[in-house]
Amino acid sequence: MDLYGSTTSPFVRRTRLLSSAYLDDGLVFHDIDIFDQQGRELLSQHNPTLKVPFLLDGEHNIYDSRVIFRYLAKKFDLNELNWQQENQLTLIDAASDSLVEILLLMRSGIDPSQNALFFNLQRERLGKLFAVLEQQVERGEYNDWYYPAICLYCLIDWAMFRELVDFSPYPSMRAFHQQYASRDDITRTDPR
Ligand SMILES: N[C@@H](CCC(=O)N[C@@H](CS)C(=O)NCC(=O)O)C(=O)O
Repeated sequence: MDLYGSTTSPFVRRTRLLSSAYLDDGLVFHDIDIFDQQGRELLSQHNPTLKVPFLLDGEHNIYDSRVIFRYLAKKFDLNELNWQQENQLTLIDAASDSLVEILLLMRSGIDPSQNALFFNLQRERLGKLFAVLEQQVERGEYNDWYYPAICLYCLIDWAMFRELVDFSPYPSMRAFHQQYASRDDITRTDPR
């Protein structure tokens, strides 16, 4: 099984961490540059959304990290996510998507702190999402190192790495991050 993606993407790293924790490192990771010609050709060939990650397994070509998780869970008989966990993942994905868009706009020379509808909506969304995620972490909802916790870790660590979120108002998320920071697979997949 071959996983294609970038080392920096939080969506890619979650699948790599799942692989190290639950699949006996059964995925071969291919680091691609999604902005160079070769990377874009691969993307165009295998994932029409032009995003990473995507997974190749025999005749299967699976894209979107959430669907890749479902595919791997079925193939390796991992626990399915319950509805609460699905909702957690929706929150984590919404925050990750919003921050990825903001980063791309910043790289396009656009100031995300401006008072404009798109940015105001993202700020409101991110404020809400991080407040709810903080409460969930505080309640112990991410105590098991399974897919939702892995995805949350990838979001927090990536947002710190890109300096996109001030985590000072979120002590539970900081403690959660600290708790796992020295795991071997986490240091091995650190994008810094
Ligand atoms: N819903 C997708 C999101 C993937 C995603 O946004 N990947 C980013 C990298 S972090 C990407 O490829 N962005 C390229 C672009 O937006 O053009 C998933 O879960 O796999």
